[in-house]
Amino acid sequence: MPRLGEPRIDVDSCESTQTLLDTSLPEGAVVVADYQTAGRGRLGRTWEAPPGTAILCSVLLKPPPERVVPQLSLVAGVAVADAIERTVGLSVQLKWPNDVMLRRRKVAGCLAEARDGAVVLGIGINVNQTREQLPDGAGSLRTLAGREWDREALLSAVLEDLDARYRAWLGGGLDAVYEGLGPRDFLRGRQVSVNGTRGVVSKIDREGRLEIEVGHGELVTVESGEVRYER
Ligand code: BT5
Repeated sequence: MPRLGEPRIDVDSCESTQTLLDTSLPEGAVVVADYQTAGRGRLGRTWEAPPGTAILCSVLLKPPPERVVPQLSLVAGVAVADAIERTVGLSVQLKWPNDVMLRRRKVAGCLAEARDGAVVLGIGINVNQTREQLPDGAGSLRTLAGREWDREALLSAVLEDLDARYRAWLGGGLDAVYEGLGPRDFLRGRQVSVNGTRGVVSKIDREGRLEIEVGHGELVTVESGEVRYER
């Protein structure tokens, strides 16, 4: 497999980088946009960033068909956390299933979508937005770490870390990247409600599911869903 990040397609503007990768391209192909007019989140939500402020990219992956696609959002989260920590020097948490958190604010989101037997892995990182340019609850590296950052250098770090973490995951599953995930678990110990299940998060398990203690030591495992948590 070639290094992730090659070939690279750069565009000034597009609807969403998620739709620009033809699955006939080689694994590792990446598209990078300066601006998206219809950036996508999960569950029909949008992802918004003014031109020239954020990292907006999608990577084409071709894991074996039996692999669990949503785990790739977590693998990407680990890589983004590694890269931000290396660059900025602040510790980063991961909020299941796909949010990257810095100082309790969402600074990045990952989106793994299966398409034609491949996976398009989208990553959006808020880098140089000002507070006024961010939605409620969000932060950027600029608002949280006090200065502007070089987007190109951070993107290189993300692709390098993603390359290493993805190869590890291909070889050994989520277990092989778990040391980058478990200790960064933002929800652990928090009171949450997910799909009607309420309780205290015990952990992200080694399959990438959220394990919740619902009382008297009874554990419920959630595969996907929207988490509400108490601050
Ligand atoms: C995600 O969705 O967190 C996945 C976001 C993936 C975005 C990338 S950008 C490159 C690639 N191309 C795309 O079209 N998408 C991917 P979700 O968990 O649904 O979070 C969406 C929610 O985050 C929104 O409803 C807002 O509340 C919030 N949000 C929107 N824009 C944001 C931003 N720039 N930063 C932080 N939160 C944002």
